[in-house]
Amino acid sequence: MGSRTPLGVGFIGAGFMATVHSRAARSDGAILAAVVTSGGAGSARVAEALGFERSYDSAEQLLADDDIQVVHIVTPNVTHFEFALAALDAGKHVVCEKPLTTNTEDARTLVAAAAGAGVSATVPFVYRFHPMVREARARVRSGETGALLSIQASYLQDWLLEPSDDNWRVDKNVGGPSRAFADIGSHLCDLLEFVTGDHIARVQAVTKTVFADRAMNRTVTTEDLAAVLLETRGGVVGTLLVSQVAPGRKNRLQFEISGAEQTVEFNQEDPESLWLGRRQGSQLLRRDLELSADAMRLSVLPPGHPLGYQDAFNAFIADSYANVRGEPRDGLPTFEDGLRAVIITDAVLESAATDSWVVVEEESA
Ligand code: SOE
Repeated sequence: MGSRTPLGVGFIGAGFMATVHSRAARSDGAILAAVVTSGGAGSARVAEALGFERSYDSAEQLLADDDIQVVHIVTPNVTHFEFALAALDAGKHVVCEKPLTTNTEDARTLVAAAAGAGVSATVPFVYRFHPMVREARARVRSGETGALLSIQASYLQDWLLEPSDDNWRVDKNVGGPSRAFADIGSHLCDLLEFVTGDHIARVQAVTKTVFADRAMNRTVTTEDLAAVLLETRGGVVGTLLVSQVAPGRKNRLQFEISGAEQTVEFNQEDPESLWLGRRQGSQLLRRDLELSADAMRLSVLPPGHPLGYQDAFNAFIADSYANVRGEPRDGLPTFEDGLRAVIITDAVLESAATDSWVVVEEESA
């Protein structure tokens, strides 16, 4: 494929994430070729609203479109598997929302199918694309923080705080067996493993469903919050709190990684800085001109011109498309990372169900 031939992209699904994906695709110069959603006339409406050239009545039609090289899957969780597999079978490159699947067996099948098809297959763990996350990673990996000792991390939202708040994710038949953890805890674990290079080895979890039913009278079959005690392979101990019922917290992903020399703290609602805690001389490091090469690569605006969520998303899509073009970039989250998140989520659910420590298995290559 020519180095900057615009890629043709097709979307399966609509909603908030389709809007975010479409902005990112456009910002990388892709041609928004076609979209299909679940409801008949809905496809045409979404095509018009998001600026797609055409819409289809079925995913099969979209996958048969030769102008489409990359398929974005932004549908409810339980459908990711069938759409991703069909897209891979059609020889398309795939960007699939997380959780990649709602069980590990399906995720393994997708990882194998992507490898077999020899295409790019990525999952939007987009918080990896904040320059200051790359800076945290560079510092932790360089040994500047010292031997790692502990992790304190949380991901808190409040959009499901009231029983009148509802969403397809509350129903396990649509969202899968885990909600809060699969939806946002997965981001948190991905980020911690990405920054430290260490893997979560075992977890002890408690999950809680605050409301037994919500606005649309569904039986709520997924957790509103999860508290997790963890230990990594490297012997680091940590705690995670994941909640979608934390008043005032909108999208607060925060981690604090402490080594023997330094603590590194990041908060995605204030993504232009890192707090570097020291016994003496703690420092708030703002995004500036002297950062690691990896952080500088993603600093697409000069310091003082704040970068945020959509910028991180755009960077993820830009790197996914570069991968499609055969130009791999460091730190791109792939289906393997999607599988890893599903494995951790399963371990959290099993731990909560059995009230015991559960080992998080490593996937053999
Ligand atoms: C809703 O919880 C949501 O949109 C997640 O699905 C995204 O992954 C996260 O980035 C923001 O919150």
